Parts: sequence; C-alpha cells; structure tokens
Amino acid sequence: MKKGLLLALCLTLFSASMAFAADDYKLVLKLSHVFSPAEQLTKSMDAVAESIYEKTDGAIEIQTFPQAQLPAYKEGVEQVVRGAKFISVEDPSFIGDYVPDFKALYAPMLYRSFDEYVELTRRDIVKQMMAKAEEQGIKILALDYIYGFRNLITKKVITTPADLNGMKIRTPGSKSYIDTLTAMGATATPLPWGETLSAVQQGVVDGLEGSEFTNLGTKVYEGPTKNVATTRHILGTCGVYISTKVWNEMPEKYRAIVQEEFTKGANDMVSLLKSQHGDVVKELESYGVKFNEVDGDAFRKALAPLYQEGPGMTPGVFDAIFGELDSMRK
Ligand code: X3X
Repeated sequence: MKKGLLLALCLTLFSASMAFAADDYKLVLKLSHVFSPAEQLTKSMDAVAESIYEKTDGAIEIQTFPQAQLPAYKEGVEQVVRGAKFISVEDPSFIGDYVPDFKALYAPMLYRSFDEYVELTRRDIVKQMMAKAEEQGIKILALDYIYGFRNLITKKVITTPADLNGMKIRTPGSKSYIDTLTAMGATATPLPWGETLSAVQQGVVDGLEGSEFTNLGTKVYEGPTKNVATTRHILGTCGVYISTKVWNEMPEKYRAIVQEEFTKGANDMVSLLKSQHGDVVKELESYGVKFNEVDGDAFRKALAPLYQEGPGMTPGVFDAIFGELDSMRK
C-alpha cells in the first residue's frame, strides 16, 4: 500500500515539475524574408509574430527580419535544415532543392486563381510532399502567403515570347524561375531582390518580373520599367519553414498556437490581397504604369516542356497536379 502511495506522490511531483518547466519555457526564433516594410507579407509576419507572443504569454518570441537582413532565399532554408532557431519565409521553389516535387507545385502557368492554389495545398498530394520535407528536416507551417501573380515588368511592351529575345530579365535565384524565364524567351538574370532596382536603373537588366503588390510595395514603378505584360506566369507565394528538430522540441500547447496563427495569417493575407488587387492596379496606372494583354497561347506553348518531371520528382506528379486542378474546375 505504502509503495503505491509513494509512487503516486512521485508521479504527481514529476508531472507538476514538468508543468512548471513547460510554463518556464522560452524560445526565441529569428524569422527571415526578403520583402520590404510596405509589403503585406512583412506586415502579416509581424502580426503573426505578435499574436504568437501574446497567446503564449511570451514563451515563443519570433523576431522578424525583412529585406534579407538575415540569410534568405536558399541560405535561409539551409539555416532551417541545419536546425537553427530560425524561420525561413520563401517560395516553395527553394524547398524544391530538398523535395523536387515542390518545383512541380511552383511550376509556371498552373493556377487560374489564388483559391485554386490554396485548395491544392490542402489536398493529399501536397500533404505527402510536406511529409517528405519533414524527412529532410523541414516542418512546413504554411505554403499560401500569396503575394500575387508574377508578370513581366519591362521598359518595352512585351506580347509574345519573341519580344523577349535577347532581353535580360531579373529573377530570384532558384532554378524554377531561371528555367521559366528562359523558356519564355528571355535571358534570365538571377539577382537578390536587394540588387534588383539598381540593376534596372543602371540598365544591367532590361526588366524584371513580379506581382503588382511587389511593384507598388517596392516602388518598382518609380523606375524606367513602366510596362506590365500580364503573363501571370508564376503565382508568387511564400511558405513558412522551421526545423523539425526545433519544432518537435517545442511543447505541444505552443506548437498548436504557432500553427494556428501562421494558418490564420495566410488566410487573412489571401483575403486581403484578393480585395486590394483592383485598387493596386489603379494606383500603379496613376503612376504611369501601363498594363497589356499577351499572347497567352504562345507563352503556354513555350512553357509546355517544363511539365516534364525533373530529377528526383515523383513520376506522374504533373499529371496528378493537373488532375487535381481539373477536379476543381468541373
Ligand atoms: O522567395 C520569396 C519570393 O519568391 C522572392 O521573390 P523576389 O526575390 O522577386 O522578391 C519579391 C519582392 O516582393 C520582395 O520585396
């Protein structure tokens, strides 16, 4: 009898100490991305970090660093894979270095709307990709911080792939963008965002590609590239990535709050940008930006070769993605 009471007392004391330990828990994470203060992604990340801090009573402190102040792009994801107390916010093409199927998810001219992409990220095919990312040490907290369809932003008017011949177009440094702009007919010129506007100003590149939210938020419109060709060639979106090691060491009650807040933040940002796009276009036009339609069939034909599975991709992954999208469109 005494042994039983003693065991019960020990177990009670242990669980109480664990509870106290959990209440005494503190984790500081550094969150890195390349967006500017005026862009919604920056505002959304700050809001999510603040909400997590409040809801965990300060146990989880996420310090946000915009404009590539910390390692970003490929280097940011490497910090996550190394198990740093770090959150990387980049587009899924940068996860493609670890799980090639993410390059298929981020392939050009797949989506007709934000909603199609969001719905696809909730389907098993993407859940399976996310599970593979965890095997590589990357816990994906979100994939749908959508910042808009990327269009061509150039000095001269572009309507067909032939118009891009010989033109140097700045892209982010991932192969997905380089292959896409090359297939579209341009000379893809990878540069970090921080060097992009000066490269345009100095004529190092003939243009860039990005969304209207990027155009407005980073004041691209103030430069010489006043023409936007509405190719909508890539749906610009960011994921939120944390080390699985760091994630698994976090007490469950805090993991639930972190996941819930990043999910909510993405939903809110998608809704906001869908509602704002028309006004953003009007504001850009008031600054002298001119939008033009393009020969969509010609660009789709030019990009068709990119729907071949690359090294490490699951056989049939593109057919599976097209099948999911077709099911949404019925
Ligand atoms: O990896 C995150 C984005 O895909 C980066 O795209 P990028 O380098 O064209 O930057 C977008 C801008 O809105 C950053 O201010």
